[in-house]
Amino acid sequence: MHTYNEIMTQADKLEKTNAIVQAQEFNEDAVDITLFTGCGTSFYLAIAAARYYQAVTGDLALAVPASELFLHESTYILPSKSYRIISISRSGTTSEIIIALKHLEGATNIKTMAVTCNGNTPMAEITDEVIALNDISEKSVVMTQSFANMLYALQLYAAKTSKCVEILEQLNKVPALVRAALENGEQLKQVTEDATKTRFIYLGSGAYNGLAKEATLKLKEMTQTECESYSNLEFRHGPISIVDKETVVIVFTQNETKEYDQALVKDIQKLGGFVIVIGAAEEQLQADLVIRLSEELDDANRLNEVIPYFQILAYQRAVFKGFDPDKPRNLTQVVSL
Ligand code: F1P
Repeated sequence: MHTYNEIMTQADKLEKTNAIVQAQEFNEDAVDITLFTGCGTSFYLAIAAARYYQAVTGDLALAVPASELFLHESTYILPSKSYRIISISRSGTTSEIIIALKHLEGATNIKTMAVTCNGNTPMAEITDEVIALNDISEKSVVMTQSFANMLYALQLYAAKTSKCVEILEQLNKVPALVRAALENGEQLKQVTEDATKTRFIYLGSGAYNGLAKEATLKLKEMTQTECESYSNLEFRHGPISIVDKETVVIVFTQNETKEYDQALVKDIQKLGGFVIVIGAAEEQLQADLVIRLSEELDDANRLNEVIPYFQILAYQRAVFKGFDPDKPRNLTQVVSL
């Protein structure tokens, strides 16, 4: 089972990723906007990374699907502003990423950087700088440790850019905390092995919204379950009407959202929904299942600690339903147009 092995070895790879990014020197030229881009999982990673980057550096950061950059360039790129486009792709060969980078090649207001698990690809060739995590070579179609590691690389990059020693110190603790989280997934079986649960919804705000989106993609790819994600309080504005006894809602909670989250959890439970809350121990929220994360890190730097839970949830569900998690229906490792 490649997917299982790739999920369970992600912490070892995080240590290598840390060493790679810490040793690398980056172009420090200031730009107006840092624009993160990718497709599928790599786009959801871009959302989390952009929000993390802006919060940590104080510089404007956005996330855009790679296809939008060549289909609607003027919607996202202003000639009067300078950009660093950070293109994210496990394979480094996904069509839209290559088309977007070629489309923008030569623009004097654009610098580029690639983040990839293969530093020897067309994407790496046409970008100014590359973070290459060559040690990660997933066999599964589904991206798991590549997602965790490329996100971690970009968090380290943001911390280095900000020159904030405290943030780097926090990020150095991540591999050990992820290793502990990977041992803690058994408790999810009370929902993943419950055939009466048919609908899964992930809620995450800020950078966690990128994780919520990626969590639904894992479940879709591995189990072909229809599932949705929202920013926590957006769920109240219509989507909550679908909650019933078959619905599981997984809430990524943070310090800023915890009071609102507790009220939301109660309202979902009143409608019959089963709620899993994932957040730091200090938050002490009440739900049907509370997964307590460590208190060693602040919310922004705890992103990676959440990833094992949603990857394991999708994997357990796939096994329970008799699917092969390595081979999602209708999908290949690299999408070519
Ligand atoms: C992006 C992606 C994945 C998806 C599948 C097809 O790949 O869309 O998100 O799971 O593997 O490709 P990449 O650009 O990161 O290689």
